[in-house]
Amino acid sequence: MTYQLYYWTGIQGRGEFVRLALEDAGADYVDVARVDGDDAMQPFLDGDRTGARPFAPPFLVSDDLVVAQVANILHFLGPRLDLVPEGEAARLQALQLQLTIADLVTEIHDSHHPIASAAYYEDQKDAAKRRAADLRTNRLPKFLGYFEQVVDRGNGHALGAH
Ligand SMILES: N[C@@H](CCC(=O)N[C@@H](CS)C(=O)NCC(=O)O)C(=O)O
Repeated sequence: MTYQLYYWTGIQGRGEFVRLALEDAGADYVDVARVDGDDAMQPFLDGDRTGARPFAPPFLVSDDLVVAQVANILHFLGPRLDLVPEGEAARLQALQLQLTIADLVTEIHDSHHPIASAAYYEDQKDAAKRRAADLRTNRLPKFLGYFEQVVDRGNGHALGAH
């Protein structure tokens, strides 16, 4: 089984979360855009391919399945690559943690693009400065404190309670 990962070639971004899982498990996969170019993603994004239409990269193709959203992709890959413990509770907790990481990633992204995602950072620097100050002071400590407590409660492992 060869998985096909689709993600932008020009940025590390969210595709890296999927690459890390695939690499850690030694899975057989192709990083399609790195081979065929970013245009290879367009038929999927335009809805011209069978399977669920992704809103944005990254997405993963596995036989007839098209799976998008980082947390959803990892929820799909985790059991298949033996990266999560058995059982509903552990798998739901892994998904819950990944969704919380996704929230953090969005907040970090938005601190550089507080007005508009499509606008350059240089064009929204003043708002970015205020947003980044709040991120540093309030949001990062709250997220990181949460993750530290989760790992502590699991005796050093995020899913250690299972
Ligand atoms: N929640 C989605 C976010 C996907 C996303 O924002 N992808 C970015 C690249 S990291 C993108 O290409 N966005 C295009 C857009 O939102 O129009 C996920 O976790 O996969």
